[in-house]
Amino acid sequence: MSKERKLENYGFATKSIHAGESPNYSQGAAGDVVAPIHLTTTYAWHNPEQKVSDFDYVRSGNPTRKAYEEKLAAIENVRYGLAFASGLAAETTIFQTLLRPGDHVIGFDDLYGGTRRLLDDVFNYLSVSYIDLTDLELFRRSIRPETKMLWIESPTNPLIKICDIRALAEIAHSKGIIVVVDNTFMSPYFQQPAALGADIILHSTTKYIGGHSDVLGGAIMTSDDALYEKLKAAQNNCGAVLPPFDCYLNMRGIKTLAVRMEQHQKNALRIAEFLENHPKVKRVLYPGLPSHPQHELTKKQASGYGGMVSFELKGELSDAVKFMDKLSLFVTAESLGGVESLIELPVKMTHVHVAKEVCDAIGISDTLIRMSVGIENVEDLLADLEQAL
Ligand code: P1T
Repeated sequence: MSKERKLENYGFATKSIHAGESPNYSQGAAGDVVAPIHLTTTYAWHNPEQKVSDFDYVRSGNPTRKAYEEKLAAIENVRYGLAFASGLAAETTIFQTLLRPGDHVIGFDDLYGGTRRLLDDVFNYLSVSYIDLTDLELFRRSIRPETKMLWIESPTNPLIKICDIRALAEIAHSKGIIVVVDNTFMSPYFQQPAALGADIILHSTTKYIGGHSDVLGGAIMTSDDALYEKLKAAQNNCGAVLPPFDCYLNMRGIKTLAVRMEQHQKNALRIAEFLENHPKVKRVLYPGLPSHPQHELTKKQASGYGGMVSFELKGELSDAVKFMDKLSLFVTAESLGGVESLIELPVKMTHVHVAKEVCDAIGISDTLIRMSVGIENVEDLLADLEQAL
C-alpha cells in the first residue's frame, strides 16, 4: 500500500525525487524510501499457471527498472519510459522497430556523429537526408512519399543549432511522419519536446540524466500507446536493457537534475560571455547569448539554455590543440553532462568519422571546440581558460 500522491500535480524537482519511489506502507513491507536494487535474474512462479508477481525474467522486467522507467516518464511529462543499455541502443531499437528498408529519414545535418554513423553504416537500407532543420521550407521540400521519420536534435551536437520543434512537428504530422527529438543536451529540466509535438523523446542518459560520467545508458519516452507497445516489445525482444544497478544510479542522478542543470547553465553563461569578449576567440555558440541566431526561439520553446558551449578559436588546428593541452581543470574527453567540465575537439574526437567535406559544409572547423561546462566554481573554470588562451 502506498499513500496517494498526485505526482502529475507536482513540480519538476518533486517528481525527480519521488516518482517511481513511493514507500510501500503495507504490513510486513520494509518501507524502503529509496527503491532497492533487485539483482535476481528470474522470478518464482507458484506453479506453471500462476506467477508470484508480474515479473518473470529480468530482460522483460525488473522492479528497479520499473521504478526508474516511471521516473523517466514523470520528468519528461509523458506516459511511458523505457531504459536501454546506451543512447545508441535506444536509437537502434527505434530505427529497427519503426522503419523498413527503403524508408526515408530526415535528420538534422549536425547530429551527434555516432547517430550519423549508426544510420549510414548499420541502417544503410534506409535513405537519409541530413538537412539544416532551421530552414522550415527546406524541410517541407525534402519530404518524400516514403519519408517516415524526422530526427531532431535541438541544440545540435556540436554546433548548438536550435530548430523550431513545434513548427517542424506540425509539418511532419500533416504528412504522417514520426517525430523523434533527441533531448540529451537540454535534459527534461529545460526542454519538454512532448509538449511541442514530439512523438518520441530520446536521451543518452550517459549525460545529464546520470550526471556523474559513470553510467552508460539510453532512454525512450513517449505518450503514444501504439509506439510504446512496439518499442517495449522490441526492448525485450532485442534485449539491450539497462541493468538494475545502473537504473539505481540513474535514479540517484535524476534526484539532483534540477539543481545541477541550474548550476551548469549559470556557469555556461558566464563562460560564454567571457569567451565572446576574448580577442583570441572567433565566435561563441551558446543559445543564452543574444548573439545566438536562435536565442529568441530558445526562449520560446525551452525554459533555459543548458550547459553546452561551443566556440571557435582564431588560428588553426595546432592552436586549438595547444590551447586544450594547456588546460588543467577542464579535462579533454568525449561525452558531456557530468558534474565535471569536459572539453573536446570534434574534428579529432566525436566527429572524427564524419567526412571532412561534411564537416566543412556544415561549419565544424578545425578550431571548433565543444565544452560541457560542469558545476565547479566558475571562477576556477574562467581562470583555467584565461591562462590557456
Ligand atoms: O553514448 P551513448 O549513450 O550511446 O549516446 C549516444 C548519443 C546520442 N545522442 C547524443 C546527442 C549524444 O551526444 C550521444 C553521445 N555523445 C557523446 C558521447 C559525445 O561526446 O557527444
